[in-house]
Amino acid sequence: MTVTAQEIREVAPANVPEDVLEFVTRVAELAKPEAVYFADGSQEEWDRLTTEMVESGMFTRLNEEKRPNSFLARSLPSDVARVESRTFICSEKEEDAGPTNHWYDPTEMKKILNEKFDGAMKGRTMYVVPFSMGPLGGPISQLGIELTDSPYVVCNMRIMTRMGAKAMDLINEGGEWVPAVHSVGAPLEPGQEDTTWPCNEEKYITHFPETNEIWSYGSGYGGNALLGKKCFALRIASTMAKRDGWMAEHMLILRLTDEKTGKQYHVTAAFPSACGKTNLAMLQPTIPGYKVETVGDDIAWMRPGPDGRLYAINPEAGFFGVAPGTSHDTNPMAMDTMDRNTIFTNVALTDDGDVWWEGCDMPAPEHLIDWKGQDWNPDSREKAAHPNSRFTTPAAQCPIICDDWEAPQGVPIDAILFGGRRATNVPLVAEQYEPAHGVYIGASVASEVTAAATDVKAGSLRHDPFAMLPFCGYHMADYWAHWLEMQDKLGDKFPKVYQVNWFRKDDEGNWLWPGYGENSRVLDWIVRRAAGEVEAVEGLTGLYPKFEDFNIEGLKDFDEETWKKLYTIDPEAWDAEAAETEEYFKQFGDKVPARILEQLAKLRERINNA
Ligand code: GTP
Ligand code: SPV
Ligand code: MN
Repeated sequence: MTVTAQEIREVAPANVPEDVLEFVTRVAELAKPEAVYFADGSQEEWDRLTTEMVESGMFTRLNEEKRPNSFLARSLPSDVARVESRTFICSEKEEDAGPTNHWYDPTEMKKILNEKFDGAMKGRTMYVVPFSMGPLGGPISQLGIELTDSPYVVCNMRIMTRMGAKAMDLINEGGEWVPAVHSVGAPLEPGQEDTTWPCNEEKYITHFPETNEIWSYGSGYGGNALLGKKCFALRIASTMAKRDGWMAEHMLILRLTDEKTGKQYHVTAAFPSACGKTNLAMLQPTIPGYKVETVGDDIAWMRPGPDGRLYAINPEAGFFGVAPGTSHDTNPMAMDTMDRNTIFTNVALTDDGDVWWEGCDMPAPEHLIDWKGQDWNPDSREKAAHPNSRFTTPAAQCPIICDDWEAPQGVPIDAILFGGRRATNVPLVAEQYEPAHGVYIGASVASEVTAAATDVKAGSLRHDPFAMLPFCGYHMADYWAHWLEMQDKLGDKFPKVYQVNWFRKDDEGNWLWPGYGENSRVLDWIVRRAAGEVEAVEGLTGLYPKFEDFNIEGLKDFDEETWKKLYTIDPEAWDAEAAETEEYFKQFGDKVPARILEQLAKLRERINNA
């Protein structure tokens, strides 16, 4: 039983334009769903879909009193994170994807996809999900339509994007839109019973940057399946941004207010996956006199404004955040945000119908159902929640969401931070020497691998330039050149770049820096630098704070001794690091901008003089 073109027209709301109908019909003829449903984004629709998923076993409804309108989903153990080895950039020329992406010939990939999608949605409903990345109708915002056979995806997209009838209205009014097709790749034969997490062992997460298309097959996990997020807002958008003179970045956006003067600063920060963006975005300053408000926690789209400054919007409407490690101590604002209307994926379930994960406030209860659906007790060897378990929650619920988080023009950016997990070498904070050095800092980001992708070895150090390694839709060295171009265009209005590292450890493996709310001390130094209040010392990797300028008031067990450990810069280790970076750059051949190589030479010079 496959839906017909006639039936699609009959169920389509009046605001669906002809080109969308053609797209829907074409994909339906290929994937052969049983029915087509146009999502309107309403509460009634959410209630119906979540109830259906509870009935099918895909969702567990959480305790209504403790966590209203919230649900738990458990994925298959093979579908818990992004799969970088199955993520493809299908540009006409291999050179345009660059050595850090998996390239595939677009015609060949279309052939594969035509086979994979043939009948892929049999026995399922194909949902038509119109959405806007960025505020509806905003000048920086963009529209898309995701076709998916997963109701889990529909409900997540309703939280993560402005999804529904209003987005379709804008498309109907002639707005351009990005077509995105998603299937879990698990067709149902007549009478065949569904599983609670349908997916396919074989996955294809594919992007066609020249035609702005996205096709994703085989996975139900966030970054692989919520196509507005990494696929559109970073991989496709980064190629659009290069073409049209703007920037799509893996960055949080926050507003810092100096309460004494009332002056506002806006900061963006790029850290690799699971390295602290959500936490910094919702920071509760431990030093008095500052207020932080959240604009975004994962993606920033930035454009030069009429005054020549760089303005950023958060294209998303929700947070898809890492659960483990999130507590009232570390990130109280995230905890308050997710107290209702939230979808949890792969966390543990308590006996009273609430959620639990490692590093939350509560000690491990006597009994849990773990993320695999098994009984768990504190003696169990395995983790109760998957290390990459996540919450999907509306940004509007964040108690410190910035008044201007939906400002269509964005907020003007004062400083850009780059960081990663570095147990050694990298000091707490360093300022760029000059703009090209800022780009070098971004290009040389390396970080210990986390659980956010399934197929890279956790713990090992890997390069992740600009925290964009898995998300840049084109040649990484061309992306660096684009950054230099944007800097040239904006001149001294382009924000200064800072390298930060919250993750340095001592010889015993203890954190040297307490992190979280204490990171406000680093922000304090950065804005006092911007205000010209403090000087800096010339260091090997950048400009460092003077110890006496750095606010450590009230910081427990922290003295100049610890500071010195955070700023131990071993020239030999840096010599090795420079050599390693040079080796890494080689794969990009002569595309590496000369100015970046010049920065490497300057670093070498500083090492030799140290
Ligand atoms: P993605 O959503 O994957 O892009 O990740 P993210 O960059 O938003 O990471 P997130 O803020 O969720 O942090 C991931 C993990 O790092 C959590 O377990 C946090 O508790 C931990 N973390 C965040 N900030 C700090 C910090 O300042 N210090 C330490 N030690 N850990 C931190
Ligand atoms: C990341 O991995 O950087 C995430 C989660 O933010 S995902 O949306 O899956 O990419
Ligand atoms: Mn991310």
